[in-house]
Amino acid sequence: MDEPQTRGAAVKPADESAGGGSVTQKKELTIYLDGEFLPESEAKVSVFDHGLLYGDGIFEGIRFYNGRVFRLEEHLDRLWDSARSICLEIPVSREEMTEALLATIRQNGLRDGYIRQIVTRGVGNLGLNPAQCKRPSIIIIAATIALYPEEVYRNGLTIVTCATRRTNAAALNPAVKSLNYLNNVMARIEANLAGADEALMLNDAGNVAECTADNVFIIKKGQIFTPPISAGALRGITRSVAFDIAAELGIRITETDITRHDVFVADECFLTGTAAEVIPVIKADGRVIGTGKPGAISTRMIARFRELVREGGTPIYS
Ligand code: PXG
Repeated sequence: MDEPQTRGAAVKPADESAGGGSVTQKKELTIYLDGEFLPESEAKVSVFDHGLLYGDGIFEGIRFYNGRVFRLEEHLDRLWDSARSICLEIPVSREEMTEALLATIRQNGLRDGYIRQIVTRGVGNLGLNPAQCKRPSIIIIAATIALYPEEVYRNGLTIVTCATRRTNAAALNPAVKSLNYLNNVMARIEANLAGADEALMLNDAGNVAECTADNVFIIKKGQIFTPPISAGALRGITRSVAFDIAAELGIRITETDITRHDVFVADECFLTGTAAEVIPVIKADGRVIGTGKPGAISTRMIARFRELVREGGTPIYS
């Protein structure tokens, strides 16, 4: 494979992370699919699933650390909210979903990793009407995650503003974590073409919405600012952890409209997301942010986040 031009966190099968430079045999993951545990080579959905045909479905990306699932209840709340918003009835109870999630991690013998939880509209016909779809499908994948290299947390990311605007809430509300991610994928392609690590997405009004899979925060004169959900940001779980940490550290945090100019003249900038965690940004559209090094507040946020993820969470193995 070609050397990737840009960096990023990526989900990968459990044993590819084995160190020592030796070539390891790829072990198949065990996947949860509609109540069954199957080897990944046998975990298949129909070509008539509307999740594939129309991106009609929802998902969550969840992390677990040290044998505990981080902020599971918040992820399940958001999954059920996404489902309600698109009139999709999740065919299991919340308790059954929780047990399926935990059991999938156990089946793969993991203590640290990433869960991709998907609910598709299910099998229908070639028309887009979801009324034809009899039963939603549930897929749960538990894997390890290749993190951004540690040096990125020390040195920061570069971002570029992309021409692709975040979808207007009246067209497709960005608060719904749907399987239709082409808007974000298009933005991500722009970042790749520009040789940047991430793309800054604006809304129709030209204000900052978010990055392709992360929420955006800036710091000016000791205070933190982030766009409100109404600006087109996903209600990120890591975003809410950043609010908790700021409160704990006594740092004022305000939801307000942010322009590109505000990002350029910020003292610091960081992103939050399940995959990226809390990660500093040091350059936007070629402008150096602050000193060009991750600032003091970002660094404290990252350190506290790393403590928090190991402290709490839903136990997997007890
Ligand atoms: N904005 C968008 C558009 C997202 O998709 C976030 C912000 C951050 O939210 P959380 O709740 O994660 O703090 C997301 C999260 C992926 C991937 O594979 C995407 C997300 C999460 C995990 C993996 O690109 N989206």
